[in-house]
Amino acid sequence: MTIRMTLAALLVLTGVAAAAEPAATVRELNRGPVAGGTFAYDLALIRVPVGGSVRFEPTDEGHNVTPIRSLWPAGAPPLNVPFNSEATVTFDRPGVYPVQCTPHTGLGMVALIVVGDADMTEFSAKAASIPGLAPKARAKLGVLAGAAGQS
Ligand SMILES: [Cu+2]
Repeated sequence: MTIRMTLAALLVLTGVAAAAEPAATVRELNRGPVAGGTFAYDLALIRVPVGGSVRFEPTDEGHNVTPIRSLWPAGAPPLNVPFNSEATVTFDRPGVYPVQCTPHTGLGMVALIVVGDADMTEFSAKAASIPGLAPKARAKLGVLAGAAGQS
């Protein structure tokens, strides 16, 4: 009994600590983590609990973070990390949040933030069929969504 109570207390304390610090950091890079890769976010697939935060770090200059509006969760507040700026963004609603670097979307500089339990199948179908998405961005989102659906 004593042990159970101690574990419960530890879990509560861990939860408080996790909420206070970003769950993940996303670096904005001119050269991606893959050999020969170009402009990329690293991490590109981020999972956070509801209420979790993501820190965006302008490691290299010339990048920003904006929503891919055609795939953004309905009613969710927009996100805007200006060029060369550091920001920590908190996600209060479950869902799949695809972001892009405005000048480099066509090069596939996109990332996927999955908040809480999200329906990856629905997102994947939408991402595959939505018009007007650059081919490299669509392909990258497909890979990220597939990875998220398996983890
Ligand atoms: Cu960029």
